[in-house]
Amino acid sequence: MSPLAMRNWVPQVWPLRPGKARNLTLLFFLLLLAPLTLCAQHFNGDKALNYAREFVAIGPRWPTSPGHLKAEQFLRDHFKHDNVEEDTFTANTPIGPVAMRNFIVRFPGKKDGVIVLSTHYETNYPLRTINFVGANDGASTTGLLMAIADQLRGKTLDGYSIWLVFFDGEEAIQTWSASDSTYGSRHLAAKCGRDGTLGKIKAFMLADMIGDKDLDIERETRSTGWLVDLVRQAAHKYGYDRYFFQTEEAVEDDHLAFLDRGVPSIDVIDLDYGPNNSYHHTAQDTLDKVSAHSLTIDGDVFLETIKEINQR
Ligand code: 1BN
Ligand code: ZN
Repeated sequence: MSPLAMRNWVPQVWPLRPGKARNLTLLFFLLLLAPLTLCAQHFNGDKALNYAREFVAIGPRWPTSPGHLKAEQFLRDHFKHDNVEEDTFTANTPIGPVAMRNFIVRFPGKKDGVIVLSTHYETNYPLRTINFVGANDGASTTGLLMAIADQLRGKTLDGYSIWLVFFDGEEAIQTWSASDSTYGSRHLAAKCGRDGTLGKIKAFMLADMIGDKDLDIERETRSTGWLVDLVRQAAHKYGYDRYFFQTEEAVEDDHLAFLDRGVPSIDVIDLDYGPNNSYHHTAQDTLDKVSAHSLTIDGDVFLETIKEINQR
């Protein structure tokens, strides 16, 4: 072979021409790597579950309890390098004035506007007598938002700013009613109305009780139609259709104060917890009833919905 021919020589994979062989090799590696890249795209539900485990380990965290102070400190410590607002207020409750505190963690975006993703973090006051830890009811979605924060920090987001909001006082102090429940969200919605930030909120999403191993998220009937459709679309993209909106129900929850003020809002909630709902608001609401898989589904769907809202 002449030196010139040597330079242009390409190993032959008989009977293919060199270009085709190269293309096939490339295709082979792409096929090999494709499942890896698909896996890498999933949200880390294990991480969310581990955060929930740490939060549950604090013990019951009903307003006025030592556990509530520890829960506040836990959130404060965890978000100490982030932009956190502690929104403190005194709630008028059936047992008198109660000190409460919402946490708002802000991640700035390039677009003018805000997407709120929220949960409540405290436990039910009347259930203080049964050592209720709210592994699903409060802790699972607190862990979920903490793990979502891990995906958001360290960069300016391409889309709208994201506020992760941890509400206090969602639960009734005595008996659930419009005035004895959702203290934190009613306080924050009123404050945002006064300071003008309410008009910046493009979408408000609430996550409640969706760490449940047996995940079946209701379509909350008052939630905003287009936002429900985007969540449904996001779930479909991941093949999660069976976990979403097979049943529908009206639920009073932390989204209502924002919805009633004209903010597009959704409550992503699973109110079917355990056989005949037997784990809801009972001592059975423990971490063994929560799964990393459900939290992966939640994280995938919320992050995908955020992408869709940004493209809207
Ligand atoms: C969710 C978790 N809720 C309380 N803890 C809200 C709720 C309202 C649940 C009405 C059931 C009925
Ligand atoms: Zn509850």
